[in-house]
Amino acid sequence: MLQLLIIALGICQAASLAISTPGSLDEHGVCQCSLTVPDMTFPADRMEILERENMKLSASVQEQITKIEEYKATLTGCLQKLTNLTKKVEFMEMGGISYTELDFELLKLEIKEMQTLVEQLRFSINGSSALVESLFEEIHNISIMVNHLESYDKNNVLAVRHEIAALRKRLEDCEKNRVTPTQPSISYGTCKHGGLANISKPFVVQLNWLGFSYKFGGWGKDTFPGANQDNHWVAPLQTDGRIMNIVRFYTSYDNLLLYKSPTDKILTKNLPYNQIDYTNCGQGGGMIVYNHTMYYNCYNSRDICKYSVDTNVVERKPLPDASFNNRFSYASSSWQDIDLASDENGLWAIYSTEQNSGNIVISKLNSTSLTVEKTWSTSQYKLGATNAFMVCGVLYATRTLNTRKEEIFYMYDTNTNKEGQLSIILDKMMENVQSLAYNPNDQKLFMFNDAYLITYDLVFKPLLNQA
Ligand SMILES: *[C@@H]1O[C@H](CO)[C@@H](O)[C@H](O)[C@H]1NC(C)=O
Ligand SMILES: *[C@@H]1O[C@H](CO)[C@@H](O)[C@H](O)[C@H]1NC(C)=O
Ligand SMILES: *[C@@H]1O[C@H](CO)[C@@H](O)[C@H](O)[C@H]1NC(C)=O
Ligand SMILES: *[C@@H]1O[C@H](CO)[C@@H](O)[C@H](O)[C@H]1NC(C)=O
Ligand SMILES: *[C@@H]1O[C@H](CO)[C@@H](O)[C@H](O)[C@H]1NC(C)=O
Ligand SMILES: CC(=O)N[C@H]1CO[C@H](CO)[C@@H](O)[C@@H]1O
Ligand SMILES: [Ca+2]
Repeated sequence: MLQLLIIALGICQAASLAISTPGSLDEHGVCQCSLTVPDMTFPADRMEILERENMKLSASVQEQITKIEEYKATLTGCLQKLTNLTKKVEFMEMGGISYTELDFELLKLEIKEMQTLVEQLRFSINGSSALVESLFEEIHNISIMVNHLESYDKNNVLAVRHEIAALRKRLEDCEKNRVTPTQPSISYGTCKHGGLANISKPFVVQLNWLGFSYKFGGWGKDTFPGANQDNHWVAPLQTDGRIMNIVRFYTSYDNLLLYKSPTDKILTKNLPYNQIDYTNCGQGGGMIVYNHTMYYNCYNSRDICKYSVDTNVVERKPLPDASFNNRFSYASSSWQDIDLASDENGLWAIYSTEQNSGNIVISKLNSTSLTVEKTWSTSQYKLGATNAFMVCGVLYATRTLNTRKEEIFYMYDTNTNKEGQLSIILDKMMENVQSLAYNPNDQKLFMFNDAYLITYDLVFKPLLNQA
């Protein structure tokens, strides 16, 4: 008689695997063995991400409708199906149907919708391949997630994967057979534009590797112009929203999506008598990686820390007059008195001082010596903003409009010393923005949004007075 001890492991985290222990004979000569399996319920967190993907896809479907009039009827039906699908998943998430009953028919349906859409695009779009490419990319990203779901339901997901593979193959053929169309001219890393014009819909990359409870933190890529863009880092803070003691690095985007082959950097030191040294830890979600180096506000101080990812050496220097220890953080995240930023022009600190009455102060930093090169005082109260980032020497600050929308509402141009108001609305996936940083290498914003990792594409105005 084989006895199985099934142990539920609570909420299923991403990388759990079944663990079996070697069997043994009991006194009656019966073989005993125990098996620990992960929670058999449906992986709700992954499904949630997929659902958000759905929403994003239905948004892009909407765009197509206006562009391709002749396919309007079909596309509307397609969109309705996707919306219905989303509703179904929502219903299930609310507990309407237990996850174990969830059939992967849903996924199949979803992939089919995309297949139909992309096929139509294939025939109708002759000029702009960017759209097809972006859809292709999104399907690829979804397929990676489905890959991950494979461990939960092999047969069904395998079928979905076949469909995706077929779809991708057709897309590739389609791309090959087409004459190369004009590519949109994007010059990453330059400032040949007239400032921020708009922002894309959010793209949910994944849940941070520590899970839902780790709502605070930061993530991104190396923001040094020309840095290797395969590397990604994720730094959830401890659940108190204050201490950063561990940073995880992935060497590729796919590894990030699959939580695969990470390298962890630990900033705490263990001392005798179970004491822990937090000196080199970070404080708040204002960290940034620039030139193989992580820059952050050092724990319990006004210092800026400079952690070499290659050598693990930490250097530090006080940021003169900077308020710290939660004196002037941001509206929706505590302990982020000092927010580091980088753009096409280099490294910046966004913080506040008593002298400037808690209003935002911007300093350009020397990334080698950590000394302040120049400082600008703004008239925007720091706690009146939810976060800020720099693009081409211009500070942009955000504030909350409601649980679903955030607004880029304030700017300060260090090139002209002028400040101004603007209104660019960002959709949010979750309520609170814990960090927001710009990467000049792909002109994306990276957001830590209540434990989720989100990106946005920035849209710039054309340069004025340019032929
Ligand atoms: C979507 O749902 C509505 C109402 O539940 C239904 O009438 C409609 O037929 C569905 N559409 C598709 C394409 O399944
Ligand atoms: C695509 O371009 C080819 C030639 O460039 C043209 O014959 C064809 O009609 C175009 N298709 C559509 C759907 O516009
Ligand atoms: C800005 O982008 C959003 C989302 O992509 C879009 O809905 C909106 O129409 C855009 N606004 C302008 C002024 O282009
Ligand atoms: C980037 O890193 C290299 C190697 O550590 C260093 O020599 C260089 O000065 C750094 N550049 C900046 C702008 O920090
Ligand atoms: C930054 O500091 C280093 C070391 O003090 C110095 O050599 C370098 O010239 C400085 N860079 C700038 C742009 O001032
Ligand atoms: C929207 C989108 O396509 N997101 C990502 C999909 O995956 C690639 C890398 O494989 C990323 O570069 C995209 O940003
Ligand atoms: Ca920021």
